[in-house]
Amino acid sequence: MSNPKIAIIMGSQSDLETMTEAINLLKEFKADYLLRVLSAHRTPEEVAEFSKKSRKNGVKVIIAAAGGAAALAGVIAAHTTLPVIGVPIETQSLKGMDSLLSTVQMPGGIPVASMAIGRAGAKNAALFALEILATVDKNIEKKLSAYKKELAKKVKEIKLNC
Ligand code: RP5
Repeated sequence: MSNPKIAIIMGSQSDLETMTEAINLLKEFKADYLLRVLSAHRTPEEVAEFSKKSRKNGVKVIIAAAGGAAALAGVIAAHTTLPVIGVPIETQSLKGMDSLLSTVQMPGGIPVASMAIGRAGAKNAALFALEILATVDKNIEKKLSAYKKELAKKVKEIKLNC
């Protein structure tokens, strides 16, 4: 069995609906990924252990999704030198601004690549992870290139009747 190069970590099972965007994208690209629920606040030791072992386990990029006081991506980044991509989950109370600021406002020295709030962010996290892998993988690069051409084609095909 191959070791997945992309890890998707969610702070709660309630984040899964949003992260389906990332999962579907990775499935479309036939990329191997692993999925875990680990919480920076509820299971901090497991987050640290997972992060520390990731590189040795063959992971190349970690996507971390959390909402509210979203410490997950930052805590993972504190324990590894792998690139960490944060997905701020939309929240009811503050519409995800809380998640966004918690994810993006990292102190100097511990970078997290924060995506947009919610579903677009989840999708882009998957694409960004693939783009990182594509720096050394021609096959993924070809698929990304085809994906972008298809996006452009759809826009060019739009006909407005007004
Ligand atoms: C965060 O708290 C999770 O990532 C989730 O977005 C949010 C709420 O979690 P639940 O109370 O739904 O488990 O840690």
